Amino acid sequence: MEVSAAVNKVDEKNEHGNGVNQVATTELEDVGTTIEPFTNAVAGGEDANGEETKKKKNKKKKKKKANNIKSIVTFYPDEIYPEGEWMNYDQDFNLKRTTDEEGRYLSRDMENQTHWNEVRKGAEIHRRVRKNVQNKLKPGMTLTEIADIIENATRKFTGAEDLNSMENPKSQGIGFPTGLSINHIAAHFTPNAGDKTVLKHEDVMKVDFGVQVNGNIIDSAWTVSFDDKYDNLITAVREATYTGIKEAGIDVRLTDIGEAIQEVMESYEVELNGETFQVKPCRNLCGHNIGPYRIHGGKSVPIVKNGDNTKMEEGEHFAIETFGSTGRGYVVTDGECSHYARTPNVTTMPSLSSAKKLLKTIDDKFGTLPFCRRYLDRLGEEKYLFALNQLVRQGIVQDYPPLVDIEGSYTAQFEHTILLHPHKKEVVSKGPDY
Ligand code: HZT
Ligand code: MN
Ligand code: MN
Repeated sequence: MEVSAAVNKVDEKNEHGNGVNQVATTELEDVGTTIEPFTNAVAGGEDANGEETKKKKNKKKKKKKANNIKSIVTFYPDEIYPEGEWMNYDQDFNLKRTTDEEGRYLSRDMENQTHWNEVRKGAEIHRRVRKNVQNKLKPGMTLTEIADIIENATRKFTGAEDLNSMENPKSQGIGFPTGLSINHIAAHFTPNAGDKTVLKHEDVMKVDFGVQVNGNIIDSAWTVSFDDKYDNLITAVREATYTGIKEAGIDVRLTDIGEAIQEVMESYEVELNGETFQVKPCRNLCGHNIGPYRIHGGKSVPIVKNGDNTKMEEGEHFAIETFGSTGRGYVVTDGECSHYARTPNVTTMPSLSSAKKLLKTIDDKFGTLPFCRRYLDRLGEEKYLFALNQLVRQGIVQDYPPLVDIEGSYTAQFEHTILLHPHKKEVVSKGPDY
C-alpha cells in the first residue's frame, strides 16, 4: 500500500464515518515506503448482516475482534516487521549521505538490524492499536474506557497480558501510560482509579501512547476532535510536526528544528466563536531522544527557536512532537498526578518499609519505564500513595503531573518516532492515518 494514496482516501471519506477529525492530508514528502500496516485489518470490516438479530450480531462482532487482536507474531511468523516511511536527509551537508556513500553507510547500519526490527515491531503494534481505537472513539465514552481499549490491545499484540505471570515483565508491552489530555490540558493526563471524566463532543483530545519491545520505545500521538471548528488548530500542529520531521537530520542543530516548527505553527489561525487566535507553539514543551527503557534520553527538541546548538547524531532515536495552543503557549503543572517513572541511575534506598516494597514492584515490573497509578492498582497494590509520594520526595521516582495551558484554551499535539540511520531517516511510526 502506498501511504500518500491511503491518506488521501482517508481524508476524502473520513473512513470511520464517525465525524472524528483525526486524519487529513500530509505534506510529508513521499519518498516511497514499504509500510503494509493493515494487510490483516485490525478492527475488521463491518459485517453486512443487517437482517440478523442483535444478539447474533454482537456475538459475531466479539469473535471478529478476538481474531484480530492477538500476538503480532501471528501476523508476522518470520518476525520481520515492516519498515517505516523512509525520508532522505534534505540538509545540504547531509546530501552525500543519501547518494555517493550509501553503500558504506548501509553496511554500518546492518549491524543494528535486530534493534531496528524491534523498533519496527513496536511501531506496527502502535499502528494497529490506534487503528482499533480510532474506530471506536465517540463522545460519551469515559477516559478510563478509552485507556483500557488502548492498553488491553497493546498487551494483546505484545503478548504482555499479565505482568505477574510473565517470565520477563519488562521484555515488551506498554511503553508508558496512555495520555488522554483534553482541551487546555496538553499532556500527561491519564485517569486514576475512580475518574469519571467523559469525552465530550466539543473536546479536543490528545491521544499519546507508547509501545516497547526490549526497551525500544515507540512514542507517537495524534489529536481527536468531533467539531470541524478545530480543524485549523489540528492542521497547524500536524504540519508543524511534519516540518520537524523534515528538518531532523544528522548534525542538525536542535534550535533550527524549533525555528522551522515555530514558523509553520504560527502561520495558522483558528476562529472560535467569532474570536481569531494565531496558533502558538507551547514553548516549554518539546520532543526528545529516546534510549533503551528511557523515554527521554537527555536531548530536547524545541518547538520554538531557543538557541540550543546541540546537534542530532547518527543512530539516534527521537520523538518529534509539537504542541499548538489557542492560549498562552506556555504550560504549567496542575492537577492530580498519574504518571511516574523511576529516576535512572539513582540507587538511594527508601527508609520506609512500605516504600521499599513498592520500589521492588516498580523495579520488577517497569524498571525505568514510566507507569501510572492504574498499573499499580491492577498489579494488586493497595494504599500505596503515601509510599509513592515518599519515593518522589526522595528523588527515587520522578512524578510527571498534567501539563496545562490557561483554562478555556485548546491545545493539539502530533508526534512520531524517527530513527536517524546513516543514509536516510525512517519515520518508523508513520501510518496511513497520520
Ligand atoms: C515523560 C513521562 C511519560 C516524556 C514527553 C512526552 C508524552 O514532556 C524531555 C522532553 C511519558 C513521556 C515523558 F510518562 N515527555 N512524550 N510523550 N510525553 S516530557 C519530556 O516529560 S522530557 C520532553
Ligand atoms: Mn508521546
Ligand atoms: Mn514524546
